Amino acid sequence: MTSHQSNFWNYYIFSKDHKMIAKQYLITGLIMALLGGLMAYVFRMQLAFPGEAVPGFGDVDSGTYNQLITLHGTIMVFWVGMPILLGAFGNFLIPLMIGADDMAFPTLNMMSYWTFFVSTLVLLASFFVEGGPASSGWTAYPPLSARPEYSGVMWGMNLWILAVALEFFSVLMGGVNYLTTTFNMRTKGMKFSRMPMFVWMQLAATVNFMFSVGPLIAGALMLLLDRTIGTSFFVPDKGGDPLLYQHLFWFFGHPEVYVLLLPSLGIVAEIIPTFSRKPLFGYKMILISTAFSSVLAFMVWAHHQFISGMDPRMAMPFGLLTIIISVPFAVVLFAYIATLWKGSITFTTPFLFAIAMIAEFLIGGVTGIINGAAAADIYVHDTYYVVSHFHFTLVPITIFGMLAGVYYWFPKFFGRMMNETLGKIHFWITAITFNVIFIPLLQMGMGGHQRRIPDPTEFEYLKGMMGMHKTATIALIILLIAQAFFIFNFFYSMYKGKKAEANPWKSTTLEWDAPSPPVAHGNFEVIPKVYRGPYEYSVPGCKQDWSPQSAETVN
Ligand SMILES: [Cu+2]
Repeated sequence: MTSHQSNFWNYYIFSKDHKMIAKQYLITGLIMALLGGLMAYVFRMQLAFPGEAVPGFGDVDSGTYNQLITLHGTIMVFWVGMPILLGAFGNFLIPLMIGADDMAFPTLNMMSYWTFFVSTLVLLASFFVEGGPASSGWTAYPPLSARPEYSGVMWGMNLWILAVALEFFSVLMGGVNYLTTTFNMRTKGMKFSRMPMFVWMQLAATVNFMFSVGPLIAGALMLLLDRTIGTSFFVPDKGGDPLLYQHLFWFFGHPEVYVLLLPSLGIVAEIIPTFSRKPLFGYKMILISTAFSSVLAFMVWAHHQFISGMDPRMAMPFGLLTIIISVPFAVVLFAYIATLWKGSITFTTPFLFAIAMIAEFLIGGVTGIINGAAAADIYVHDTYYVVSHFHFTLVPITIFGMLAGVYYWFPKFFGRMMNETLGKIHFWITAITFNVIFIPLLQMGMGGHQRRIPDPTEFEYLKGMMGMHKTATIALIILLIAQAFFIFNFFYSMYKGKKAEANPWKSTTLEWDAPSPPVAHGNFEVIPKVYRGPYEYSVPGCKQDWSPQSAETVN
């Protein structure tokens, strides 16, 4: 082997190997997920037992409360969802799935991770500056975010903007690699029509991100100027327009949901066929639906702003387009359910998480229809109903989708199997407690409980809801403790798990053609040639070719 492999720094730290970079993203993302979860513990304890010190943290005043919810949202979306769903899985799987030996630009790939790493440090540094971290919500709405005197947070907010900018820069660098690699480095026979759904979904997510991020960068820059040199783009008392920021933010913010959703749907699209022993149903239809929803994603943003003070006549077109955009996703979910239909199913841990992703996301989609229809949204706007709705979308997408992917590809990542019993215990506790947290929140929102109230007992009409606050908080604590099963399983299996064969799940995509783990540089022992699509095989019962789509297995 070449000398650069034996060198610790080049192999583990400044690695240009897409698999090592994927692991770096995965570990960083998982650590941030733990941090985001612990923040939820602190503010949920404050909500359930206001006025009492939170064990392990201390008193939570209203400023701290705002900072905690801001950083919880920021971290879970930008430092967990994106690095894991795109950074870890995209990096690891795109080259393997298309039969390439690495990304097109390995050095750029390394720079992408290290830019992300610096962004993480900048975000964490904001906890230690005077005034503490940002406190204006993960959307950073002005005027609160535009003027330090409104929130008492000066450097925390500036560092937040810088950290998010660096993180976006890192995702853009990764995206350049994803697009170039997919277009130019597919192996012989890997036509676009034979590409695994996961790779398509990564592409779609990357394109959605690239097209949506520009206006937000402009908005963030204006926000930074408002804060630092006294411009007033968004400050109303100096003639600025806070609504402008909302438009710039949500033009990005809505497609951003798909930047997370699509990779997660891609993960599920690989897991469901494998464990139901059936081809993915409606490959082309899923692609058409994804393209359709990606275009529509840029035309629905103002459904986040129905009562922001924008022209109320805008509610009609944005509401209508929002209802329309639910159709392509319904098509995709139906395609997945049709894949399951009459399959011979094995309920492994990755499969359970994949199914839970679909089922819970469906609740997110259905509750969203009420938010999408302006007349109904006015009633639940800014309540816990909205909080619950977007957790019913984002937790299945980022957490369940990610866990499904980790359990499924762990043998390929680390060459060993995870423990199934621990996995199932982890799954059931996580899935049940998740619903026990967010169903009460849905109900509280319907009852008119507004968001962003650090102490609900200050309001007479909220006192009757304290029982539900306590239920949700206790469920969250159980959920967090249950993650110990995962963490233990993850690290134990990495060293002591059962050794994995190349294709332990009997799967049909190309990454299973490489050894587990793949060869350090080059992935495959023999570069595979492809002779069919991953979902082109016959139904169960027939003589079945359950091998990757490579040419060696041609009869
Ligand atoms: Cu939206």
